Amino acid sequence: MSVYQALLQSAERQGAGYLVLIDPDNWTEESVVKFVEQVNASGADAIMVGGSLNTRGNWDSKLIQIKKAASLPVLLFPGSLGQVSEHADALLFLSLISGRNPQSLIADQVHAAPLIQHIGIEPIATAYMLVESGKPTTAEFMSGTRPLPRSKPDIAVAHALAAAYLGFKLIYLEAGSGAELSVPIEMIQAVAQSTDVPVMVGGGIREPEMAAEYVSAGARFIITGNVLEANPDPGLLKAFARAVHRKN
Ligand code: 1GP
Repeated sequence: MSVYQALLQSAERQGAGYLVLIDPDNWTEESVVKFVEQVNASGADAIMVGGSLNTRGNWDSKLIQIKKAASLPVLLFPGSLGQVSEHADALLFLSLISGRNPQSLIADQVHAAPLIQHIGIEPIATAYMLVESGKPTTAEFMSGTRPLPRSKPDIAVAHALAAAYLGFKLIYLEAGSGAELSVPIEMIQAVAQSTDVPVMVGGGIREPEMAAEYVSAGARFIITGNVLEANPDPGLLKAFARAVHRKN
């Protein structure tokens, strides 16, 4: 079974799936292994690995440590071409469809595709949609794109429909890492009702209660990053997993 299908099944069984994002830049090799062990034991569905920058230069060695320690699937969430690697189970093959920058819509993907084929990692076509979230985010700045206006769910729906008709397998509504304001509930509802393509939501989710509300609104996967990097508390990890897994 593909990683994609396994994730969908797990989300279906439990109400939704919980994905924990690790930005290797924010961890040492020792601390990241300890954190992965906590994530393994938390009830989370998968680990995502990615970041906007790579300031330490030891990306692959940290990824190898993460993969070795993980008992859950490891999904790459590449912030750049250099983050494509064989040391993971699957890769979110992202196209930044909220933007109008050809580099992040198709050019980076053309560069990455032969490498993905060569290393044999599973690509999961993901329509990546940045949503306005208060202050400008790193993802916004680095991609040179404008996010979707947060008060315009109809514009988000139009993008989601285009993503569905183009055959994307996931839609990722992204407020941006550390976002001041996370994705508006109304937008999640509108997008989830408009299409069967599973919706992932991330960026600025700091409380398990908010994760639970997003699942009620129709999110199929919830992603948290910063909140646990700032406070890697096993109790908080478990609380997020419980909040997302409403059927358990
Ligand atoms: C960022 O959606 C993820 O790409 C997670 O965001 O770090 O704000 O949880 P946070």
